[in-house]
Amino acid sequence: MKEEIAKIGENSKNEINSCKDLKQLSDLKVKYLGKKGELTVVLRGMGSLSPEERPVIGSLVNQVRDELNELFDKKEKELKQEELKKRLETENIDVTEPSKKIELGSLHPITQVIGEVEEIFLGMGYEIADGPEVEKAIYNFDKLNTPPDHPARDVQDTFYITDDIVLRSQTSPVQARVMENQKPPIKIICPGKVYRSDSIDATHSPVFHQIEGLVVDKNISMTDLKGTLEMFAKKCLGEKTKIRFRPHHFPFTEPSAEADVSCFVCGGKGCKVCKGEGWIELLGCGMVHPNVLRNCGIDPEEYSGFAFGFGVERIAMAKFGIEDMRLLFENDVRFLKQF
Ligand code: 2U9
Repeated sequence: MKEEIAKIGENSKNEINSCKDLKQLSDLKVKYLGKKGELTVVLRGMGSLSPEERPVIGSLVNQVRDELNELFDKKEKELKQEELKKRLETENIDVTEPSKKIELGSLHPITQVIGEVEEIFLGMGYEIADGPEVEKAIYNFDKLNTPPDHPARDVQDTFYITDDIVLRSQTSPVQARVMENQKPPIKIICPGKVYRSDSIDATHSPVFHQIEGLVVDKNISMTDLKGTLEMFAKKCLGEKTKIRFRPHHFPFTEPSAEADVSCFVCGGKGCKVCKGEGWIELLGCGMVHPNVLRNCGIDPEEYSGFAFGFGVERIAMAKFGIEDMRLLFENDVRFLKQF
């Protein structure tokens, strides 16, 4: 058996020495030291030896195995070194070549405006709420005091999924859901996509973005609405911005108003952006209609609230001087790069 072990040792050493690559080396390791390897088989056959022979043969096998392991490691290092050398010689990498330029994207103007408005209202203690774009008609209309015969509910104006499921035409249903689930005080803004059955032109799109806000608490009055929106206008469009309110009508607010801001391009003198008016229409607003509060489980005798809403595209167009809304949806990077 001693001779057999010595022969295995000698053969394997020769084979390792003449080994040419890592794959061959790893096969050799399996051949001699693997589970069914030649040396392992000898070790397994030791059961048939006499008790005197066993420790002698055992230590011989261990000695050869240690030698082989050492030799395998040494050869592996050598072969790896050789392969690296070969690669460096054959692969010519010009490290002075400029690397591929990674194009940096930018935030879409709509995303920028939504982000700015969110920051302003978060700073005033508001929370941001969202909800489904495919909405029950009852939340989109009925609870918001918009009865079945209202023109906004016409198939000409709203996309219907079924008779009572629509693509939301405003983000107000999110607020109705919050009112149902949360006790006042409520201070939220709801940014998101809304859908209306409009033809596409320079100022209309069947999909656009809105931000609506809602405050409900005890003793909320029109002065809270005016102060909040004035503060918002100044923070969003510049501290010199003035705001004015004109009476209006919305089914979900009473009284209702529209608010204009002094033109942030010409300061009120009249220019192309404000079409010579000196004022730009900013948003719609009003005190939440008692019916809406009641429909959403809030007692209008105990609580009152104000709400407002505006289209993000209109603000982005005025802010960035964009004349055609379609540019915002075409996603041409040459256009988007400018903002
Ligand atoms: C609840 C109650 C009342 C949200 C409001 C407006 C006025 C408004 C339009 C501006 C242009 C939408 O983007 S637009 O087409 N919105 O004028 N929105 S008050 O009133 C609410 C909201 C939720 C529960």
